[in-house]
Amino acid sequence: MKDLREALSVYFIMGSTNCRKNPVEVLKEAIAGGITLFQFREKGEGALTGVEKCALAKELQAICKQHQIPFIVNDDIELALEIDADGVHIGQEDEQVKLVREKIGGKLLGVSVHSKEEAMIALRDGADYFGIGPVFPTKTKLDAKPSRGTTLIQALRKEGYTVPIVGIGGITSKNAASVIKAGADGVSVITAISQADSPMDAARALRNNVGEEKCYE
Ligand code: TZP
Ligand code: MG
Repeated sequence: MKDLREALSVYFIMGSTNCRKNPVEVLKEAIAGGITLFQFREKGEGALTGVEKCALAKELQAICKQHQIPFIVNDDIELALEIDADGVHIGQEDEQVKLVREKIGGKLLGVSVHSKEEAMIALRDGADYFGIGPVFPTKTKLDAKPSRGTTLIQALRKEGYTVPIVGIGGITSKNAASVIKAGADGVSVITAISQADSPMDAARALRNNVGEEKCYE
């Protein structure tokens, strides 16, 4: 991967349950609109499992490969290793950062953090980037913590953390610039792209707004 901060700019996350139409089409459109990173997150009611999950992962991974978009797997370390994904993203309820780092070697490792303490431990144990949120209210993650705006992002930057950070939760093209302004390198979105009438236009709007804000940094 060329530059991680650049790759994190417009980070699209999705699984089959997030889409109104075929996830393959949604991903193709999102790539055409300018997403810079993709995470396969197959979760929730009706989510695929086993061979079906693996088959969809491979199909989406192939599309990402064609377009040089890094492909990250949420939670499922074994799947990531099996299909040789570019990385994994884990939360605090998943396996320990240290153990995951051992398992995946040099692959990209993203960790969701919600406090300065979690941030300190994740960085110490091998995280490459942080996901921080929910920044805004979200309906996508049912067990999400209350939204807290960009307070933690700003606090970590103030303390001198230079680790790449993406904001997540309720982010749209309208509020994305504020997340970058607070110190994030990019925005992670599910609904804003996966549920849009035009995932391509939605991705493009995010890319433009994030790109413009990053220029001014
Ligand atoms: N973690 C914190 S909020 C969230 C996750 C996975 C869901 C983000 O989805 P959306 O639809 O972009 O609000
Ligand atoms: Mg998780």
